[in-house]
Amino acid sequence: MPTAVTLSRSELEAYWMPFTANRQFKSKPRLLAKASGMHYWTADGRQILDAVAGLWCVNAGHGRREITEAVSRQLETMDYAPPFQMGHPAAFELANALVQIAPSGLDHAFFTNSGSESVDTALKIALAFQRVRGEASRTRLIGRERAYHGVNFGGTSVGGIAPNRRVWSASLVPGVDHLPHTHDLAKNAFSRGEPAHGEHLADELERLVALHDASNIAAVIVEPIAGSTGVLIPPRGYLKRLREICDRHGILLIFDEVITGFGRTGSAFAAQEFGVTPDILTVAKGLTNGCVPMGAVLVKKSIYDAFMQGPEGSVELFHGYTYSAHPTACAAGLATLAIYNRDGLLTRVKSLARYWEDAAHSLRGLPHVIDVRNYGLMLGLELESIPGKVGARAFDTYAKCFERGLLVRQSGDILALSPPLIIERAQIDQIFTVLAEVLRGL
Ligand code: PXG
Repeated sequence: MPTAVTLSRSELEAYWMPFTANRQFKSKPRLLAKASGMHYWTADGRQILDAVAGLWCVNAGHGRREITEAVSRQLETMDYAPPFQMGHPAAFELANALVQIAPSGLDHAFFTNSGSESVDTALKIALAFQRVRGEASRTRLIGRERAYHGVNFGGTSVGGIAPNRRVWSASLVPGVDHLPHTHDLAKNAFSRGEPAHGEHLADELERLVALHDASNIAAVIVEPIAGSTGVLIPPRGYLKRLREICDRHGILLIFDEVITGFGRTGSAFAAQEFGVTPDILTVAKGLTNGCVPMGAVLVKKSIYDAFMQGPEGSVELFHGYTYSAHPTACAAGLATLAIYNRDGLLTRVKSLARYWEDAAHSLRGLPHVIDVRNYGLMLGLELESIPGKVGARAFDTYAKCFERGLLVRQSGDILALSPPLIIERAQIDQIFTVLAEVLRGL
């Protein structure tokens, strides 16, 4: 149990907290001090069941000793190695381990430090690829409404969450269009797994092709399951149709699997789960079990090979980060993938998904619940908004869950759940018991 830690109002001041209501938080802070397995402990010693894997990242549960030891060993052996014109064994080992579990054909990995960097890297690779293969006019990028692709300029531009874009609207990357989102409560509320309606929404890509001409379009990026906006499951057939349209027009398909990667859906990646292989796939979060910041971009051989031309000594891609393939992150990544493989965590969700689904849908009929949707170990629980106060009801639910020892995630009036993949059935029961009590008491 951690010793109680309290911070005064003035000690809370200097830290400008990300995506946080700073003044509200600082008047009533929620401080975490310790984590192990399925739980956090607050600074005042309360145990909290983690129903969001930190922030969709601690897939193997908190405090895994093998990762701690691997990181510590790496720090003692070699703290840092420059990644440009230099390498270290763990970087190559991790790339190999990653492509082993990746959808077949995605066999090269470029390392970054976050999901945002993975997305911007993927977009830059897509544009550069079109150029090296002689299609330099393909410069347009297509994202989707309600998408979250991180917060860098590229990701913000293809992203579709209005508050994340509003302030920077005039400064975003030019030449970007958005497909419509697939959320349709009127037709699909309370769907179990993939909703039945909405495959045709992929055809909106044909409309953009007709408008701009395929010769001007480089890539389409989507989250197979949109996470951050509140867990939007792809309508049946939608992703396959998107793939077909991209193929027809020579457009690259990018899957942003920062949330759906590493076993969340019941397969290693959502691409495998839904049987649709993108040309480029972005990951982060679960790659190191959230221990050390790291992301990666996986690309098809044909994309990598297209760059491997020109004089032998020339740099093929003018892109990379000081901390690309950081030795500590690589050590964490290797230890994490070893746990996933050894403990069967990349497919464990298959044996839990039905139980999770039934437990989740038991919330149907409770006050204010207008949708329950699920896939793998993901849940979107949508509440009816209080008129003029969008988000207030879900925030209230989130805060009350936290008081009762349950950590969930709130986005607008949607609660998102995505527990570590090591969760036991009794803990699933606990999650939905607490949620039901809180909803009844709102
Ligand atoms: N792509 C996707 C699909 C994500 O979910 C990112 C990119 C960016 O990753 P980084 O590591 O740069 O944060 C994410 C991140 C939420 C929430 O409320 C989700 C994320 C970030 C912040 C909040 O669900 N996902």
